[in-house]
Amino acid sequence: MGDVLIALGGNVGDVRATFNKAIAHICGMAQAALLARSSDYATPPWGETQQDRFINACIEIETALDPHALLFTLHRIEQKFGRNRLNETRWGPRTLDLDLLAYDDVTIARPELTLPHPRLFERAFVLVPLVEIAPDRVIAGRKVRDALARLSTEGIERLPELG
Ligand code: A4P
Ligand code: MG
Repeated sequence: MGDVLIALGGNVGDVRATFNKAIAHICGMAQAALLARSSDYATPPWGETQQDRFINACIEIETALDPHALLFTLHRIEQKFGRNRLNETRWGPRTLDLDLLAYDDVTIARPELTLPHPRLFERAFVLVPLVEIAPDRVIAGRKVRDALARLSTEGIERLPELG
């Protein structure tokens, strides 16, 4: 079984509802158990700043799928929730983005799958939710909480639980 950290993001539609449904699909389709789920956070758009704010969250799962099979499954779930890569720009608006942050201590350096995620440590919108569920996890030799301490968290807001 692999212990996996996944980042969720989106800024189109009812993103928080999409997250909850997507997490249920991940557990069903990836033969996975949900070990932890962060709060949802509202985050200023990164990369392409002229767009609506994002919602971001992170989960930890245990899965029987290998990393490539898991990524394939995550792409299918993105599509199910309206994501169409042909219509979108890099770092632009999307209904649901599922990024694999880390899979055990596996390292892979291929264009279709790089592990750990290469841009993880640049992104407070990933590290803020990740610190909530895995502060002491060491990824690529760095502890998650130490990596976050180097970034600005300005504008990131933890959202209250949905009633
Ligand atoms: N790929 C390689 N490694 C991985 C991995 N570890 N996990 C490949 C997931 N995918 C991986 O991904 C592009 C390709 O990367 C895929 O074909 C996959 O096989 P994508 O999801 O289609 O492209 P992308 O998401 O536009 O690119 P990227 O660089 O992942 O950007 P982001 O950051 O995910 O872009 N601002 C805030 N505040 N919050 C956000 O969530 N998201 C984006 C979207 C921009 N700004 C944001 C946010
Ligand atoms: Mg992505």
